[in-house]
Amino acid sequence: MLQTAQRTAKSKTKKAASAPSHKTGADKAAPPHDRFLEAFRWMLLTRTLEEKLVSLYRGGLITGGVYIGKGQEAVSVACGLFLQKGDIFAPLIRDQAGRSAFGEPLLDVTRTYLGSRLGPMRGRDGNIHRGHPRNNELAMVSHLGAMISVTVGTLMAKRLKGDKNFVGLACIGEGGMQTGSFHEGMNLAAVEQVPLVVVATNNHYAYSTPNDREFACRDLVDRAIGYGFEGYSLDGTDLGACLDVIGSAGRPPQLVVASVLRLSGHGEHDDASYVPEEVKRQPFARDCLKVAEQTIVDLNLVDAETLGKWRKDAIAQVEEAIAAAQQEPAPEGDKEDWCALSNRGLADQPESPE
Ligand SMILES: Cc1ncc(C[n+]2csc(CCOP(=O)(O)OP(=O)(O)O)c2C)c(N)n1
Ligand SMILES: [Mg+2]
Repeated sequence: MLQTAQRTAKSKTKKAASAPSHKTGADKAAPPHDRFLEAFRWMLLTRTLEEKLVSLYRGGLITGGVYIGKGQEAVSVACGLFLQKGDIFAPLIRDQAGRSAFGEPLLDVTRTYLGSRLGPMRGRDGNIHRGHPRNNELAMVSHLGAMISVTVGTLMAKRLKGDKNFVGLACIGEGGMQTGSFHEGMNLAAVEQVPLVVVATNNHYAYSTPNDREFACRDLVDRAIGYGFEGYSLDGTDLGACLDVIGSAGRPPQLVVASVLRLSGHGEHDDASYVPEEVKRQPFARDCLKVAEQTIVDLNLVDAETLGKWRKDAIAQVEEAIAAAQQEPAPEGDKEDWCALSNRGLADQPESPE
């Protein structure tokens, strides 16, 4: 519950960290109820956006895959809200809530999915690899586990340049935690003592593979001590707990493991019929958005009219961003400058060609 959310420190080697010293932003200073409501609105916007993207996909209006974060919005939004200007964010495919809360404009999302030439990927890429290097949102590498090393390298580079008071946050799924890249990245982060928070969302499946075919340890958070990280575990369906745990993480390196159920297929091409009904009845299968709304109602944080207004506002924002992107041009192969996006000038390029 909102008022009673507690961090659950699992690390046996280190005490729970106090609030990180770099936190100075207004949202951190806001009373917990205001933070909760702000987070709820980002979650609502994300759910509205992703439901709309799914319907466009089903209607054949989106090319490529659609991967949504239904059921994971509470964890993700806490990541985006925790980070401040100057911090580094490495989101993955289910982190739209975090991306939005971190500052990604809605139009960038709809432009990407609808293939607009004015979007961050200029209509050339699939739908999930966009980033905003100039705003410290790293572009995602698909290879599971790879983003940990990318984030560690980015943090080391900032340190070498003399930057101070920053933190990096990298998201990972429990499947990604089983890769060699993940282990290498975690080891390097601890050896280098970079200010990294790794937020692992255990949604109980990696595509169709369930937890018992992914790992054999009792609890993934127990690995923290082996890496040299502090470890925290978390009920990812409880927004108050997510804000509390993730909002308290800082340095030394921290591993937060959140438990949820993926409330969609791996992508919208997958009906997830392999998830047994019994799993769907587990406490971790609760819908974090519904749980958060119930908390708002129970604590009478806002009235029903306000909730209705927020819902309408989310729909209007999404409709506007979709309508705008739909009118924009697609890339034209013969006129495009097909330079590799990985060149060193990337960060200096304009976000869109016009
Ligand atoms: C090294 C590697 N192996 C396989 C894949 C294909 N793949 C993409 S997502 C995915 C499942 C990821 O599961 P998890 O890390 O639990 O994240 P979730 O999709 O559940 O959020 C797989 C197997 C990949 N991208 N990279
Ligand atoms: Mg998973």
